[in-house]
Amino acid sequence: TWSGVPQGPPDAILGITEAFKKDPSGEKINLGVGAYRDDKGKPTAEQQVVQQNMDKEYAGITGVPDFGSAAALLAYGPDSAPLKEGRIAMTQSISGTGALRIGGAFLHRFFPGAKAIYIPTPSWANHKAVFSDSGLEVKQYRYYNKDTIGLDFDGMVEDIKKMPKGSMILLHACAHNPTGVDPTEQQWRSISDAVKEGGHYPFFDMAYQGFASGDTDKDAFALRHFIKEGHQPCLAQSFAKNMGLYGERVGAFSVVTASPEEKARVDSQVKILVRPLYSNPPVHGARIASTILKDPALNKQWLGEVKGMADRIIEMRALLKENLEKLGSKHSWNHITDQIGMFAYTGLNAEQMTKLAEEHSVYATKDGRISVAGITSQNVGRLAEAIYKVKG
Ligand code: PLP
Ligand code: TYF
Repeated sequence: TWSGVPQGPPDAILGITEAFKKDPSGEKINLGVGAYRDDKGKPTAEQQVVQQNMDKEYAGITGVPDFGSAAALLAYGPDSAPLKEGRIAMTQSISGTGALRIGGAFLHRFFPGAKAIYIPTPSWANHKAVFSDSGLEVKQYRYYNKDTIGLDFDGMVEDIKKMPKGSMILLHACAHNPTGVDPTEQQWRSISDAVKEGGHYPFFDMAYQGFASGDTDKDAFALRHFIKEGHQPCLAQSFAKNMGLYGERVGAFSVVTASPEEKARVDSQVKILVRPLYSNPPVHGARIASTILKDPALNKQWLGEVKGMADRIIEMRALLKENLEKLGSKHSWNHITDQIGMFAYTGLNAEQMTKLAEEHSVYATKDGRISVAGITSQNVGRLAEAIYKVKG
Protein backbone atom coordinates (compact mmCIF):
# COMPACT_ATOMS: atom_id res chain seq x y z
CA THR A 1 0.00 0.00 0.00
CA TRP A 2 2.73 2.43 0.90
CA SER A 3 5.28 1.57 -1.75
CA GLY A 4 4.70 5.00 -3.27
CA VAL A 5 5.55 6.88 -0.04
CA PRO A 6 8.97 8.51 -0.47
CA GLN A 7 11.43 8.90 2.39
CA GLY A 8 11.15 12.46 3.70
CA PRO A 9 14.07 14.54 4.99
CA PRO A 10 14.53 14.78 8.79
CA ASP A 11 13.82 18.03 10.66
CA ALA A 12 16.93 20.15 10.18
CA ILE A 13 16.90 21.45 13.75
CA LEU A 14 15.78 18.43 15.75
CA GLY A 15 18.24 16.26 13.77
CA ILE A 16 21.14 18.15 15.38
CA THR A 17 20.30 16.66 18.78
CA GLU A 18 20.55 13.16 17.31
CA ALA A 19 24.00 13.86 15.87
CA PHE A 20 25.04 15.39 19.21
CA LYS A 21 23.90 12.32 21.15
CA LYS A 22 25.97 10.02 18.92
CA ASP A 23 29.20 11.98 19.52
CA PRO A 24 31.29 10.24 22.23
CA SER A 25 33.36 13.38 23.03
CA GLY A 26 33.24 14.46 26.67
CA GLU A 27 33.55 18.09 25.66
CA LYS A 28 30.76 18.19 23.08
CA ILE A 29 28.49 21.23 22.97
CA ASN A 30 24.89 21.26 21.70
CA LEU A 31 23.83 24.65 20.35
CA GLY A 32 21.14 23.29 18.05
CA VAL A 33 17.60 23.44 19.35
CA GLY A 34 16.46 26.49 21.28
CA ALA A 35 15.79 25.27 24.80
CA TYR A 36 16.46 26.82 28.17
CA ARG A 37 16.12 24.54 31.14
CA ASP A 38 17.00 26.54 34.21
CA ASP A 39 13.51 27.26 35.56
CA LYS A 40 12.51 27.31 39.20
CA GLY A 41 9.08 28.94 39.46
CA LYS A 42 7.27 26.36 37.39
CA PRO A 43 7.45 23.48 39.92
CA THR A 44 5.77 25.71 42.56
CA ALA A 45 2.93 26.57 40.20
CA GLU A 46 2.63 22.94 39.17
CA GLN A 47 2.40 21.87 42.84
CA GLN A 48 -0.40 24.37 43.33
CA VAL A 49 -2.26 22.94 40.37
CA VAL A 50 -1.79 19.36 41.60
CA GLN A 51 -2.79 20.23 45.18
CA GLN A 52 -6.03 21.78 43.98
CA ASN A 53 -6.91 18.29 42.85
CA MET A 54 -8.80 19.58 39.85
CA ASP A 55 -10.77 17.27 37.65
CA LYS A 56 -9.53 16.07 34.30
CA GLU A 57 -12.74 16.88 32.47
CA TYR A 58 -12.54 18.27 28.95
CA ALA A 59 -11.89 21.96 28.61
CA GLY A 60 -14.11 23.90 26.24
CA ILE A 61 -13.04 24.09 22.60
CA THR A 62 -11.09 27.29 23.25
CA GLY A 63 -9.39 25.91 26.36
CA VAL A 64 -9.00 27.02 29.98
CA PRO A 65 -10.76 30.42 30.24
CA ASP A 66 -8.47 31.78 32.97
CA PHE A 67 -5.50 30.97 30.82
CA GLY A 68 -6.88 32.76 27.77
CA SER A 69 -7.58 35.99 29.63
CA ALA A 70 -4.17 35.93 31.35
CA ALA A 71 -2.34 35.24 28.08
CA ALA A 72 -4.16 38.14 26.40
CA LEU A 73 -3.27 40.48 29.25
CA LEU A 74 0.39 39.47 29.06
CA ALA A 75 0.60 40.09 25.32
CA TYR A 76 -1.64 43.09 24.79
CA GLY A 77 -1.07 44.80 28.16
CA PRO A 78 -3.46 46.32 30.70
CA ASP A 79 -3.91 49.51 28.65
CA SER A 80 -4.89 47.74 25.47
CA ALA A 81 -7.99 49.30 23.91
CA PRO A 82 -9.19 46.14 22.10
CA LEU A 83 -8.73 44.12 25.31
CA LYS A 84 -10.67 46.64 27.42
CA GLU A 85 -13.36 46.85 24.75
CA GLY A 86 -13.80 43.07 24.60
CA ARG A 87 -12.92 42.71 20.93
CA ILE A 88 -10.10 40.16 21.01
CA ALA A 89 -11.07 36.64 19.98
CA MET A 90 -8.88 34.19 21.91
CA THR A 91 -8.32 30.47 21.86
CA GLN A 92 -5.84 28.24 23.67
CA SER A 93 -3.65 26.33 21.22
CA ILE A 94 -1.16 23.48 21.01
CA SER A 95 1.75 25.80 21.80
CA GLY A 96 3.02 28.36 19.28
CA THR A 97 3.02 25.95 16.35
CA GLY A 98 -0.65 25.13 16.92
CA ALA A 99 -1.47 28.83 17.20
CA LEU A 100 0.20 29.51 13.86
CA ARG A 101 -1.63 26.58 12.32
CA ILE A 102 -5.08 27.63 13.57
CA GLY A 103 -4.24 31.10 12.35
CA GLY A 104 -3.25 29.73 8.96
CA ALA A 105 -6.50 27.77 8.73
CA PHE A 106 -8.59 30.77 9.80
CA LEU A 107 -6.91 33.07 7.31
CA HIS A 108 -7.20 30.50 4.57
CA ARG A 109 -10.93 30.21 5.17
CA PHE A 110 -11.85 33.82 5.85
CA PHE A 111 -9.18 36.31 4.79
CA PRO A 112 -10.72 38.53 2.15
CA GLY A 113 -8.37 38.65 -0.79
CA ALA A 114 -5.37 36.75 -2.08
CA LYS A 115 -4.36 33.90 0.20
CA ALA A 116 -0.66 34.71 0.22
CA ILE A 117 1.36 35.31 3.37
CA TYR A 118 4.81 36.90 3.33
CA ILE A 119 7.42 35.62 5.78
CA PRO A 120 10.90 37.04 6.40
CA THR A 121 14.03 35.66 4.73
CA PRO A 122 15.11 33.72 6.68
CA SER A 123 12.40 32.68 9.11
CA TRP A 124 11.76 29.88 11.58
CA ALA A 125 12.13 26.77 9.45
CA ASN A 126 8.59 25.62 10.25
CA HIS A 127 6.75 28.75 9.12
CA LYS A 128 6.69 27.84 5.47
CA ALA A 129 5.36 24.34 6.11
CA VAL A 130 2.75 25.50 8.61
CA PHE A 131 1.30 28.09 6.26
CA SER A 132 1.49 26.09 3.07
CA ASP A 133 -0.11 23.07 4.78
CA SER A 134 -2.85 25.51 5.85
CA GLY A 135 -3.48 26.19 2.18
CA LEU A 136 -1.84 29.60 2.01
CA GLU A 137 0.67 30.61 -0.60
CA VAL A 138 3.96 31.47 1.12
CA LYS A 139 6.09 34.31 -0.20
CA GLN A 140 9.07 36.08 1.30
CA TYR A 141 10.29 39.55 2.13
CA ARG A 142 13.88 40.65 2.68
CA TYR A 143 14.94 40.75 6.31
CA TYR A 144 18.55 39.77 6.93
CA ASN A 145 21.58 41.42 5.41
CA LYS A 146 24.40 38.91 5.29
CA ASP A 147 27.03 41.57 4.74
CA THR A 148 26.22 43.44 7.94
CA ILE A 149 24.89 40.34 9.74
CA GLY A 150 22.07 42.71 10.71
CA LEU A 151 18.68 43.90 9.52
CA ASP A 152 18.12 44.73 5.87
CA PHE A 153 15.76 47.49 6.91
CA ASP A 154 15.59 49.25 3.54
CA GLY A 155 15.03 45.97 1.71
CA MET A 156 12.32 44.99 4.15
CA VAL A 157 10.38 48.24 3.83
CA GLU A 158 10.84 48.24 0.05
CA ASP A 159 9.43 44.70 -0.15
CA ILE A 160 6.48 45.59 2.08
CA LYS A 161 5.71 48.50 -0.25
CA LYS A 162 5.92 46.19 -3.27
CA MET A 163 3.46 43.60 -1.91
CA PRO A 164 0.03 43.59 -3.56
CA LYS A 165 -2.39 45.76 -1.58
CA GLY A 166 -3.97 43.89 1.33
CA SER A 167 -1.36 41.14 1.67
CA MET A 168 -0.79 39.09 4.80
CA ILE A 169 2.58 39.56 6.47
CA LEU A 170 4.12 37.47 9.24
CA LEU A 171 6.24 39.42 11.73
CA HIS A 172 8.37 37.98 14.54
CA ALA A 173 7.28 40.09 17.52
CA CYS A 174 10.70 39.89 19.18
CA ALA A 175 13.86 37.75 19.29
CA HIS A 176 13.71 36.82 15.61
CA ASN A 177 14.45 33.14 14.97
CA PRO A 178 16.95 32.24 13.51
CA THR A 179 18.88 35.53 13.19
CA GLY A 180 18.47 37.21 16.60
CA VAL A 181 18.13 40.43 14.59
CA ASP A 182 15.21 42.65 15.67
CA PRO A 183 14.15 46.04 14.31
CA THR A 184 14.63 48.96 16.70
CA GLU A 185 11.54 50.69 18.07
CA GLN A 186 12.04 53.47 15.54
CA GLN A 187 12.27 50.92 12.73
CA TRP A 188 9.10 49.20 13.97
CA ARG A 189 7.29 52.54 13.65
CA SER A 190 8.31 52.78 10.00
CA ILE A 191 7.39 49.14 9.39
CA SER A 192 3.97 49.79 10.91
CA ASP A 193 3.54 52.79 8.59
CA ALA A 194 4.53 50.76 5.53
CA VAL A 195 2.17 47.91 6.46
CA LYS A 196 -0.62 50.44 6.97
CA GLU A 197 0.11 52.19 3.69
CA GLY A 198 -0.19 48.90 1.84
CA GLY A 199 -3.40 47.98 3.67
CA HIS A 200 -1.63 44.77 4.67
CA TYR A 201 -2.68 42.38 7.40
CA PRO A 202 -0.09 41.71 10.16
CA PHE A 203 0.22 38.31 11.83
CA PHE A 204 2.56 38.46 14.85
CA ASP A 205 4.42 35.38 16.01
CA MET A 206 5.47 35.88 19.62
CA ALA A 207 7.33 32.77 20.74
CA TYR A 208 9.82 34.53 22.99
CA GLN A 209 8.04 37.24 24.99
CA GLY A 210 10.44 38.23 27.78
CA PHE A 211 13.39 36.42 26.27
CA ALA A 212 14.74 39.34 24.28
CA SER A 213 15.01 42.22 26.74
CA GLY A 214 14.03 40.36 29.90
CA ASP A 215 10.95 42.60 30.13
CA THR A 216 7.67 41.16 28.84
CA ASP A 217 6.20 44.62 28.21
CA LYS A 218 9.21 45.82 26.23
CA ASP A 219 9.19 42.66 24.14
CA ALA A 220 5.54 43.33 23.26
CA PHE A 221 6.39 46.79 21.90
CA ALA A 222 5.87 45.96 18.23
CA LEU A 223 2.51 44.27 18.74
CA ARG A 224 1.22 47.04 21.00
CA HIS A 225 2.54 49.80 18.75
CA PHE A 226 0.80 48.32 15.71
CA ILE A 227 -2.47 48.21 17.66
CA LYS A 228 -2.08 51.83 18.79
CA GLU A 229 -1.61 52.70 15.14
CA GLY A 230 -4.97 51.15 14.30
CA HIS A 231 -3.88 47.76 12.94
CA GLN A 232 -6.02 44.79 13.91
CA PRO A 233 -3.46 41.98 13.86
CA CYS A 234 -3.70 38.35 14.84
CA LEU A 235 -1.20 36.77 17.20
CA ALA A 236 0.39 33.40 17.95
CA GLN A 237 1.79 33.06 21.48
CA SER A 238 3.95 30.31 22.90
CA PHE A 239 4.73 29.62 26.55
CA ALA A 240 7.27 26.92 25.71
CA LYS A 241 10.35 29.07 26.16
CA ASN A 242 9.41 31.79 28.60
CA MET A 243 7.83 29.31 31.04
CA GLY A 244 9.94 26.27 30.24
CA LEU A 245 6.73 24.41 29.33
CA TYR A 246 8.07 22.97 26.05
CA GLY A 247 6.42 19.55 26.16
CA GLU A 248 3.19 20.77 27.76
CA ARG A 249 2.34 22.58 24.51
CA VAL A 250 0.85 25.78 25.94
CA GLY A 251 0.01 28.56 23.53
CA ALA A 252 -2.70 30.89 22.32
CA PHE A 253 -4.08 32.26 19.08
CA SER A 254 -5.93 35.56 19.12
CA VAL A 255 -7.48 37.93 16.63
CA VAL A 256 -8.03 41.63 17.25
CA THR A 257 -11.40 42.51 15.76
CA ALA A 258 -13.36 45.72 15.20
CA SER A 259 -16.13 45.14 17.77
CA PRO A 260 -17.44 42.67 20.38
CA GLU A 261 -20.01 41.59 17.83
CA GLU A 262 -17.30 40.83 15.26
CA LYS A 263 -15.28 39.06 17.97
CA ALA A 264 -18.23 36.76 18.68
CA ARG A 265 -18.46 35.80 15.01
CA VAL A 266 -14.71 35.15 14.78
CA ASP A 267 -14.82 33.11 18.02
CA SER A 268 -17.58 30.95 16.61
CA GLN A 269 -15.58 30.20 13.47
CA VAL A 270 -12.36 29.48 15.35
CA LYS A 271 -14.31 26.90 17.35
CA ILE A 272 -15.59 25.35 14.16
CA LEU A 273 -11.98 25.07 12.94
CA VAL A 274 -10.65 23.58 16.18
CA ARG A 275 -13.37 20.97 16.72
CA PRO A 276 -12.45 18.65 13.82
CA LEU A 277 -8.72 19.14 14.49
CA TYR A 278 -8.48 18.10 18.17
CA SER A 279 -11.86 18.93 19.80
CA ASN A 280 -10.27 20.78 22.73
CA PRO A 281 -6.76 21.42 24.06
CA PRO A 282 -4.99 19.78 27.03
CA VAL A 283 -5.57 21.43 30.41
CA HIS A 284 -2.58 20.76 32.65
CA GLY A 285 0.02 23.08 31.13
CA ALA A 286 -2.53 25.86 30.64
CA ARG A 287 -3.43 25.63 34.34
CA ILE A 288 0.25 25.93 35.27
CA ALA A 289 0.66 28.95 32.98
CA SER A 290 -2.47 30.67 34.26
CA THR A 291 -1.40 30.05 37.88
CA ILE A 292 1.95 31.68 37.12
CA LEU A 293 0.27 34.61 35.40
CA LYS A 294 -2.52 35.18 37.93
CA ASP A 295 -0.90 34.54 41.32
CA PRO A 296 0.82 37.86 42.19
CA ALA A 297 3.74 36.28 44.08
CA LEU A 298 4.37 33.62 41.45
CA ASN A 299 4.02 36.17 38.69
CA LYS A 300 6.65 38.37 40.28
CA GLN A 301 8.98 35.42 40.73
CA TRP A 302 8.46 34.35 37.13
CA LEU A 303 9.15 37.82 35.74
CA GLY A 304 12.37 37.78 37.76
CA GLU A 305 13.33 34.42 36.29
CA VAL A 306 12.57 35.55 32.75
CA LYS A 307 14.81 38.55 33.34
CA GLY A 308 17.47 36.19 34.71
CA MET A 309 17.33 34.03 31.57
CA ALA A 310 17.52 37.03 29.23
CA ASP A 311 20.39 38.54 31.24
CA ARG A 312 22.33 35.28 31.25
CA ILE A 313 21.96 35.07 27.47
CA ILE A 314 23.15 38.66 27.07
CA GLU A 315 26.11 37.86 29.34
CA MET A 316 27.04 34.75 27.31
CA ARG A 317 26.96 36.81 24.10
CA ALA A 318 29.40 39.29 25.61
CA LEU A 319 31.67 36.48 26.86
CA LEU A 320 31.72 34.78 23.46
CA LYS A 321 32.64 38.01 21.70
CA GLU A 322 35.29 38.82 24.32
CA ASN A 323 36.85 35.35 24.00
CA LEU A 324 36.98 35.60 20.21
CA GLU A 325 38.64 38.99 20.42
CA LYS A 326 41.16 37.72 22.97
CA LEU A 327 42.13 34.94 20.61
CA GLY A 328 43.00 37.61 18.06
CA SER A 329 40.18 37.03 15.60
CA LYS A 330 40.43 39.49 12.73
CA HIS A 331 36.68 39.58 12.23
CA SER A 332 34.22 41.88 13.92
CA TRP A 333 31.96 40.03 16.37
CA ASN A 334 29.78 43.02 17.26
CA HIS A 335 26.77 41.27 15.73
CA ILE A 336 26.90 38.67 18.50
CA THR A 337 26.08 41.33 21.10
CA ASP A 338 23.88 43.45 18.79
CA GLN A 339 21.55 40.51 18.24
CA ILE A 340 19.02 39.53 20.87
CA GLY A 341 17.11 36.53 22.19
CA MET A 342 17.81 32.83 22.29
CA PHE A 343 19.72 32.63 19.01
CA ALA A 344 22.84 34.18 17.55
CA TYR A 345 23.52 34.16 13.85
CA THR A 346 27.28 33.78 13.72
CA GLY A 347 27.78 34.44 10.03
CA LEU A 348 29.56 31.07 9.69
CA ASN A 349 28.73 29.20 6.50
CA ALA A 350 27.54 25.60 6.11
CA GLU A 351 31.04 24.29 5.49
CA GLN A 352 32.35 25.98 8.63
CA MET A 353 29.43 24.63 10.66
CA THR A 354 30.18 21.12 9.43
CA LYS A 355 33.79 21.58 10.55
CA LEU A 356 32.62 22.80 13.94
CA ALA A 357 30.71 19.55 14.41
CA GLU A 358 33.21 17.13 12.87
CA GLU A 359 36.43 18.60 14.26
CA HIS A 360 35.26 20.29 17.46
CA SER A 361 32.09 18.46 18.54
CA VAL A 362 30.12 21.72 18.46
CA TYR A 363 26.64 21.09 17.10
CA ALA A 364 24.32 23.71 15.63
CA THR A 365 22.33 24.28 12.45
CA LYS A 366 24.09 24.65 9.10
CA ASP A 367 22.79 28.19 8.62
CA GLY A 368 25.27 29.35 11.28
CA ARG A 369 22.69 29.76 14.01
CA ILE A 370 23.75 28.89 17.55
CA SER A 371 21.45 28.63 20.55
CA VAL A 372 23.00 30.98 23.10
CA ALA A 373 21.02 29.15 25.79
CA GLY A 374 23.47 26.26 25.33
CA ILE A 375 26.53 28.43 26.11
CA THR A 376 27.87 28.41 29.67
CA SER A 377 30.80 30.10 31.38
CA GLN A 378 32.39 26.63 31.38
CA ASN A 379 32.14 25.96 27.65
CA VAL A 380 32.40 29.46 26.17
CA GLY A 381 36.21 29.38 26.02
CA ARG A 382 36.29 26.14 24.09
CA LEU A 383 33.48 27.34 21.83
CA ALA A 384 35.36 30.54 20.97
CA GLU A 385 38.50 28.51 20.18
CA ALA A 386 36.53 26.22 17.92
CA ILE A 387 34.95 29.14 16.06
CA TYR A 388 38.35 30.85 15.81
CA LYS A 389 39.98 27.72 14.38
CA VAL A 390 37.22 27.35 11.81
CA LYS A 391 36.81 30.97 10.79
CA GLY A 392 39.94 32.80 11.94
N1 PLP B 1 7.60 30.56 16.31
C1 PLP B 1 8.92 30.68 16.40
C2 PLP B 1 9.58 31.86 15.78
C3 PLP B 1 9.67 29.70 17.04
O1 PLP B 1 10.98 29.84 17.12
C4 PLP B 1 9.02 28.59 17.59
C5 PLP B 1 9.86 27.52 18.12
O2 PLP B 1 10.00 27.25 19.20
C6 PLP B 1 7.61 28.54 17.53
C7 PLP B 1 6.95 29.54 16.86
C8 PLP B 1 6.75 27.47 18.10
O3 PLP B 1 7.20 26.74 19.13
P1 PLP B 1 6.23 25.88 20.04
O4 PLP B 1 5.26 25.19 19.15
O5 PLP B 1 7.14 24.93 20.75
O6 PLP B 1 5.56 26.82 20.97
O1 TYF C 1 14.15 26.85 16.34
C1 TYF C 1 14.19 26.17 17.36
O2 TYF C 1 15.21 25.61 17.74
C2 TYF C 1 12.92 26.10 18.22
C3 TYF C 1 12.53 24.71 18.57
O3 TYF C 1 10.55 21.40 14.45
C4 TYF C 1 12.00 23.85 17.48
O4 TYF C 1 11.94 26.79 17.58
C5 TYF C 1 12.78 23.48 16.40
C6 TYF C 1 12.30 22.66 15.40
C7 TYF C 1 11.02 22.19 15.46
C8 TYF C 1 10.23 22.55 16.54
C9 TYF C 1 10.71 23.37 17.53
